[in-house]
Amino acid sequence: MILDTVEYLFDTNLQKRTDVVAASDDGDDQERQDPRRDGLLLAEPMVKTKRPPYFKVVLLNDDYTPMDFVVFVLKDIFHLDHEASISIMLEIHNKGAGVCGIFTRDVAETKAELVITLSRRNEYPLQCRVEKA
Ligand code: TYC
Repeated sequence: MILDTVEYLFDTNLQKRTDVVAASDDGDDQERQDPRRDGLLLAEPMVKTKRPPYFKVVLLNDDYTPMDFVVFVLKDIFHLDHEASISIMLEIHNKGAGVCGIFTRDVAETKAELVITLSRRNEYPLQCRVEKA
């Protein structure tokens, strides 16, 4: 069998070597691109990766923070669009609390700190919690 190119790619995520065989130009590409059919072995992954734990940032309702300010926070800190910001602000207003986003621990804590800093600077009592997702 004549091959144009044989590339060896190292997939760092799975820690396995994947042999990719480029197709020769005489057709039957699919069969030729499957390394198992060429007698090349795929090693089992040596390292299993785990998803990091995720954390919700939850905003709490209060009677004093203006709705516009909460919408501003949702857009500015959580990068939500106008519709999503209005809808989450109203959910918090009506139900007492609402999730603004789910992040890794550091990102969730940084966003929660930003919410509190921005709120206190503007003299609003807005409260924010970080909870395990
Ligand atoms: N309840 C506030 C008001 O009526 C609005 C508000 C919404 C405050 C969400 C905080 O997280 C909050 N002005």
